[in-house]
Amino acid sequence: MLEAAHRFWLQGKPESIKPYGEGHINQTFLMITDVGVWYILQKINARVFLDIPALMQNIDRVTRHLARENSDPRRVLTLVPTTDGQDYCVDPAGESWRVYVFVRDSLCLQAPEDTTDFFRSGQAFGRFQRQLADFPAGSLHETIRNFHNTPERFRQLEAAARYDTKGRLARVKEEMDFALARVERAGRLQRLVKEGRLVTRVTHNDTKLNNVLLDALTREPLCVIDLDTVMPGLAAHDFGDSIRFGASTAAEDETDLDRVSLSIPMFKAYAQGFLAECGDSLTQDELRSLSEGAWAMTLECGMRFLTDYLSGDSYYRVHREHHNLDRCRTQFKLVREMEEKWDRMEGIIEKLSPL
Ligand code: ADP
Ligand code: GN1
Ligand code: MG
Repeated sequence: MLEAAHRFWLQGKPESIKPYGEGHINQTFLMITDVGVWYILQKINARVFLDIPALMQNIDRVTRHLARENSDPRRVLTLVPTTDGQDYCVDPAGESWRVYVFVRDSLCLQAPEDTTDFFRSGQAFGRFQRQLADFPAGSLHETIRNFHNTPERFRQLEAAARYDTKGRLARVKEEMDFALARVERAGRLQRLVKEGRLVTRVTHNDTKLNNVLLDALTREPLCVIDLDTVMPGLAAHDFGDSIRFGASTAAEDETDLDRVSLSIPMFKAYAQGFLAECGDSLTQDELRSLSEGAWAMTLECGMRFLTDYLSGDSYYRVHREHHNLDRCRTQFKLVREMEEKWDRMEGIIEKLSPL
């Protein structure tokens, strides 16, 4: 790790490197140099990202585009080059590493403390989408194929259940039935794309609250991070993934499902922030698809956790034996909540829609 760190153009020499953050995919470290400058050092997950040069090219292009609109370095994620001018390096073991400027005096929340925090997260992701509206979406690489293709995620779940490599299928019958009962509806957004009613744009595709940094003092939105999955996608997916994580009343891996529900005030706050920033640029069909996006992203995420559970926890980092199953269960509980609170969700979007 230290060897990789030395390959970057740093102010000072790396003095301490410690694991940092709560992401499920990459290995992230806080690196502090002997002159007191902070960096994020990351080992990119090569099992998840099969074409790292393409992924880094996307990030380089997108961050440069955003930097043209924001001169403040705390407002755009900034890659630190290697001493030979590359944006990442490969160590002797074949692992890929990159370094970002650390956004100082920022907050990365695992749950919103109040509706204002979540409103601001909505502003950050809405602004991100607006600022990339003139970026040619088709020129970005697809870093994970079929990432938010929900019907394809069903096929992956069914395959994992068929192989049942860990002998876990017997204990997830209820969860399998829950997912399979929703196959038809889960294809709705993809059908609208096929019919030409929904457009693809440059989207983030992983809009969890902990992928946005707020100013530690003012709590204003600063910077959207974790750009590995920026690629063409649907506005509904970006809206929806934020809701499934931040509008839940409990953590993603809560084991007491009585504590998990959908907070309507949080839903409303996020929608307000998001639509205030990018609502004008969305079509009527896109606005109407936002609640569906929340439902679909939550179901899809639950199915992805279940698939990983059945396949032996090889995708998401886990910290206990049935961690992925616990995560799946919170998502399915939220799906049920959304089905029950559907009219209220739709009513909020309708009221806030600029059209
Ligand atoms: P993962 O793909 O594993 O989620 P992230 O890129 O989201 O990785 O990084 C993990 C965590 O590291 C974030 O949730 C955040 O706490 C922190 N982080 C990442 N980049 C920065 C940055 N530039 N400045 C400050 N903190 C950061
Ligand atoms: C992963 O990387 P992280 O922790 O921000 C995952 C998302 C899931 C999320 C569930 C590349 O996000 O798609 O929704 O976990 N990222 C990838 O918490 O698969
Ligand atoms: Mg992350």
